[in-house]
Amino acid sequence: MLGELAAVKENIICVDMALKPNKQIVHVYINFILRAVRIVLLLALYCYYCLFCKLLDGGWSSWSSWTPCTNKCGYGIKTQSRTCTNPTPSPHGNDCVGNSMRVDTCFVITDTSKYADCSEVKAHCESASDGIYHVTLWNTKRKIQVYCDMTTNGGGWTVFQYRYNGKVDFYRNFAEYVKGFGDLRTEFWLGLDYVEEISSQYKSQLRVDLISANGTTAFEVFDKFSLGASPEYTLHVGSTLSSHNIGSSGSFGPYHKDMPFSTYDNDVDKSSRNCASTYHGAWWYNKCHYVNLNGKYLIPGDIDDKGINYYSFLGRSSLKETRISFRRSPT
Ligand SMILES: [Ca+2]
Repeated sequence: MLGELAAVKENIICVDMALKPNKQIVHVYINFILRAVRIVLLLALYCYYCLFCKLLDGGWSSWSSWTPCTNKCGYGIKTQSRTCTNPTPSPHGNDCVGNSMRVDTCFVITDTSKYADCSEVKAHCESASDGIYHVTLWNTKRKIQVYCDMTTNGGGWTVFQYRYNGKVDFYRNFAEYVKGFGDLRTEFWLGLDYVEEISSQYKSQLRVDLISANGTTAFEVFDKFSLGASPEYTLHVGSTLSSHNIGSSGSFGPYHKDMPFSTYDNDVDKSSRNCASTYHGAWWYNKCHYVNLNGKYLIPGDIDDKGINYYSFLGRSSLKETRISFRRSPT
């Protein structure tokens, strides 16, 4: 009995031994096939990727239209842009070559004649530069040209007197001082009639800029500036808002304010003399002057009451350059 059992067990072991190699072979085959399939799939995926994805380089879209010019009154900048979306590059494709933005200069000629003065031009054209502008006076609708200082202390100044070389004769009669004379490109007097109208629209500041023989500069700014009506064109000016190199003796404002405008043929000063004739000028003379900015253009530095004087700057020393301007007061 024991012998029979031993024989059966030996047979079972033999059968088991005979089956095991077959199972291993099957497993090896299956693994091989699975790996092969995986490799083929990866290869296929890689090839697909190479053929259809990697080669998808980026392309530029069309340029957008130009942006509006950055400056509304003169030279400015405009830009165009484009995007790398035509097509968008694949993750490993090449980006677009070149710039996504291009810049060009532009020039806009704005019709400033709809504005009434340099302050209004400046308000609408922030980057406007110094120069001559067409404006339309607010009340009479007269169209005139004015020289605008767009840079000094924020700009917006309508310049009504400028002298720097004596080429223009300022010893003129009343009618000429009313309508103006000279050349806006060089030396000029804008005209009492225009200054009166412009300064009567809004509260204004008055600014006087001065340069001496040796180049020393000075300025004085006053508030509450305006001119009275024709034919007096009385000077209205308030207190000094700011100044540079201006002393306290012989001040322009206190002495000359509330005076009418005198010329040699229109003596309305407070002196028994003819101040305009005596001091070779035209001004809001009192019992004559501390300031004589329309006086005779002498050699700068000459000491003479007939010269271009601004007493609280350099006494009786005649100046090299003067500029008088005004603008709307900040509200
Ligand atoms: Ca007099």
